[in-house]
Amino acid sequence: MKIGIVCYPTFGGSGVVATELGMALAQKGHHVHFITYKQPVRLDFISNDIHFHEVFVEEYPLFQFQPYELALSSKMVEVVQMYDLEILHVHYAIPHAYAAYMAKQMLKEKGIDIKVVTTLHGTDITLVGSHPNYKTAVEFSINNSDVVTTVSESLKSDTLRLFNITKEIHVIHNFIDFEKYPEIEAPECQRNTIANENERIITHISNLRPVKRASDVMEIFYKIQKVIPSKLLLVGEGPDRENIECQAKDLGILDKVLFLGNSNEVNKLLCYSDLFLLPSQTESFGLAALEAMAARTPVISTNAGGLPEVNINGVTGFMSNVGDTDDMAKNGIFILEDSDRLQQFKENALEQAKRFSLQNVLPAYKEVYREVIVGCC
Ligand code: GMT
Repeated sequence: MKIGIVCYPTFGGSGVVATELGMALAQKGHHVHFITYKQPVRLDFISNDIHFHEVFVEEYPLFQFQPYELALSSKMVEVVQMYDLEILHVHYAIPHAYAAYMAKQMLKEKGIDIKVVTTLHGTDITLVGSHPNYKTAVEFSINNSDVVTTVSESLKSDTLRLFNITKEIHVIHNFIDFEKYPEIEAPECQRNTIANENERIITHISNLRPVKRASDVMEIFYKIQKVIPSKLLLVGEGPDRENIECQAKDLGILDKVLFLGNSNEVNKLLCYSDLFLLPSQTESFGLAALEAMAARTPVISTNAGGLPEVNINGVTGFMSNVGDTDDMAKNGIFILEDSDRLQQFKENALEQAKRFSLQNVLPAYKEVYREVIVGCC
């Protein structure tokens, strides 16, 4: 198949899923064309089946805002024609599904029937997409896609609740490529470079936006480290970084927190981890939790959105209500205080993550592509 993938090329989950999907498809011999404003950060695989097309927006004094959707839909039309693409798979509705609709109409004028698959990821529905400023256009572009998928049952329900949707929605969960996860005893995973022998290592990975409640991460860690000697690895950059750095200083724990910045090797960083914290306000799926579990790390999360589809309470970690940092810290201590118990939670986390392996999930996307091309179901 010849597939164009449109995504955000940055460290957010939707870009990661889109890039991993594209690389996996190319490995299976499909022709994949990434169309976006920058090379996706997770694109670490070179092959003659992977192409990248940059969407460039010229500066012009009249524009207060650069018309990215226009440039994107023009680029989609150009690439579809040049490489005879069969499908445009757009990740994150705003503005990608809208731009794809425009491209589809322009191509129709030229006698080309390009199929548009839209994957909804989370905040494009729950936080941003349903805002009155965008709702009409988002609803229109979802209903005018050929196929719509969401990354969890929870996001499907949110989409149906928040919009007037006339299309069937397929749920295809996020996935993990286990080949990218080092063995437990990998030589590069030297815990003693980060923590002392008696210390546990706790991790949080996110883009540090308010929805991630990074200050809850700091509070939970503060409460845990009073009982269990530990270090906190913070991976990612975002608007709350400065605040939580000050919070760590005020709490007197700055020397126990390592701010590691953005990384496209989270699989490797997670090999150090004993516990993962994800106290998000909302999370359509929680790819970061799944990545942690794939690296044998139990998860302390909220019970918001799609997290219960990933984290099994009392088995792979624990879930608490949003903001209940006492409960989250108590559960974290329960897991960390007993080495045998910790080991059991680690094994359970890995077992659960295996349900979301690339091998299990990729066929669902291929089936959607096949159906949309042959025009059945
Ligand atoms: O909002 C974000 O955290 C980034 C966003 C994205 O699309 O880049 O993440 C969403 O998509 C991920 C991949 O499908 C999901 O795993 C995240 O749960 C989801 N984030 C939220 O719903 C907050």
